[in-house]
Formats: sequence, C-alpha cells, structure tokens
Amino acid sequence: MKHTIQNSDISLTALSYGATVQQLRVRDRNGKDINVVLGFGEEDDYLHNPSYIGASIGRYAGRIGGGGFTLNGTRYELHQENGVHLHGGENGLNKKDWQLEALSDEGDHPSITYSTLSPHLEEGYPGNLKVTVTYRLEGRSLKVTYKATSDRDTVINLTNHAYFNLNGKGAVLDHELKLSSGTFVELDGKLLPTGNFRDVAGTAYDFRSPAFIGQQPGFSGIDDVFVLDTPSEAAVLYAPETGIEMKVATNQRAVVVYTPEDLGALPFAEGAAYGKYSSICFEAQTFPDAPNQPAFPSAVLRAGDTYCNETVFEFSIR
Ligand code: FUC
Repeated sequence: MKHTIQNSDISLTALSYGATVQQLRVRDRNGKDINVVLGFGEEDDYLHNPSYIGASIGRYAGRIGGGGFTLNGTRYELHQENGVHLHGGENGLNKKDWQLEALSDEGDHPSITYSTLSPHLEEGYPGNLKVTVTYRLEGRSLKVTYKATSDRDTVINLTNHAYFNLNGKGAVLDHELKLSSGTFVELDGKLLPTGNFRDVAGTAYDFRSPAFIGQQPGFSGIDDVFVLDTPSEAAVLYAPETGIEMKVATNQRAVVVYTPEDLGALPFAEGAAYGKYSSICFEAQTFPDAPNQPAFPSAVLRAGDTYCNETVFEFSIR
C-alpha cells in the first residue's frame, strides 16, 4: 500500500512494504519540484531491492560478524552471507509488509505510522519485537522515528536506507558534504569493525569542513561508519545546481555514509537517470557488530524498555 502526505513545503510517498520511503519531493531555488530520493516507479519493483533502496532496516542494521552473538549466556546464530550477517538477515524488516497504524493529514505536520511484529527467534534474534516507524513532516523537515519494544532482552539497530540525490538525477559527486565527525570506525576486508577507531585527519573521510564529494583527495566511494561529534548537527549536504541543502540531525551516535558506485540498471520512477555515484545514504544508527565488540556501546534492548531512533532531514534553499 502506498501513502502520500504533504504540507506546503514537502511531500512524502511511503510504502507499507519495507516501510519504505519511495519519494520525497521538495522545491529547488526556481520553485521546481525535485524528488530528492531514489525510488522505483511501481510497488512491485520493491520485491527485488538488493540495495535496500528507501527501506527500513532491522533488526540490526549493518554487519554482525562471528556467525551471531551471545546475550545473557545464550548463543544466537544469525544468517550469514560471505561470512557476515547484514541488515537483519535474509528476510529482514525491509521485506515485511508493515501495518498502517495511523495516517494523519493535519496541516503542516502530517504523518504516517507503520508497525510490524517480529516474532521471537525470527532471523535468529531473541524476543517478540514490536517496531513502529513514524514519518512526520514538520515544516521543511522529515522526521523519521523508529521505536521498538521486546518481551525479552535482545539487540537492536534500526535505520532508514534512503538514497539521496538533491538534483533528482545524475551523480552526487558535485554535492558538497559536511560531517560532524573527527573519527571513523576502522573496518576489515569484510567491512566488519576491527575494534579500532581512526582519526579522519589526512584521510579521504575528512568532511569536517564542507568538501565536494568527488573532489575529496583519494575519493573512491564511501561505505563507512562515522562517529558523530555532535549528533544534532550530523551532516549537511548541498547541491549547488538546485540550491537544495539538507541537514541531518539525529539522536544516534553514528552515521553510516554510503555512496554506491553503481547500483545497476534499475526501474527508477519517472525514468530518472542516475550515473556513477548516483546517491548518498545517511544511515543514522549505533555501531555495527556491537553485540560482539565489548568496547563498543551496548546495542542491547532490555525487555520492556523502549528503543528510539529519531532522525530529522531538514531542507532549505541556499
Ligand atoms: C550499506 C552498506 C553496505 C551495503 C548496503 C546496501 O548500509 O554499508 O555495504 O552495500 O548498504
């Protein structure tokens, strides 16, 4: 099922399948309507979506190594592909048809809430987990709120996997990026954390001052976990061509920034044409593999507690 909400500044189309962001439309400096996220034309196109375009990711976004994890002395085995567990497994939350909980079309603050239940041991994770996501427009912002509760202790890391391109076409190499991050998580050959943190200074990951993505020395695509210095000012993305700027604010400690080199030929809505490095994802979340990394902050959700990831994408014109 497809649902659209809008106010005078933004319009969002979401799908119950995967609780997916399909289109997010804002106006450019000439008043032209631009879809700033990659999205497919038809709902059925999302049945094959290996890049998780626009989808809600869980129960654990990112990678978990070592075949699984141990919690409260019990071992939980997780689905592996090439030696890692990715984005919640074979049938993660991105492949569920979520329930529409609420649709409010009120003035400047319309919202959509989807919910889903993931039973105990689904994809190997403990606990009957109830998850909701609310997409709410607040003036020129889209606020995305994930909440979850479990009846047993479990691990959790939810995020949204929207791919942004503020021109609605082409590539993001001409977009300017600023990240509130002086440190990134060192990854091994399988993109699993080594447990070390590295300074961005002198690397292609130094976006503490705004820099054009394609002009960053040594740039060969980003697929990395940035530790946020100031989560409420996590990122700023700006496209000179349209004048659209997007600020990302979150209550999470990290953001996975991903600029896919080539997503392949995909059925994008309205025949939108994207090139190499078409887009950039800001997946606000906690650290990957935290269930196996004792030095990382815990990703455990205790029975009866409420998990909350609140991330805001705010648009303006420069
Ligand atoms: C991101 C990346 C992964 C993967 C996926 C589709 O979260 O970290 O490498 O390719 O998205």
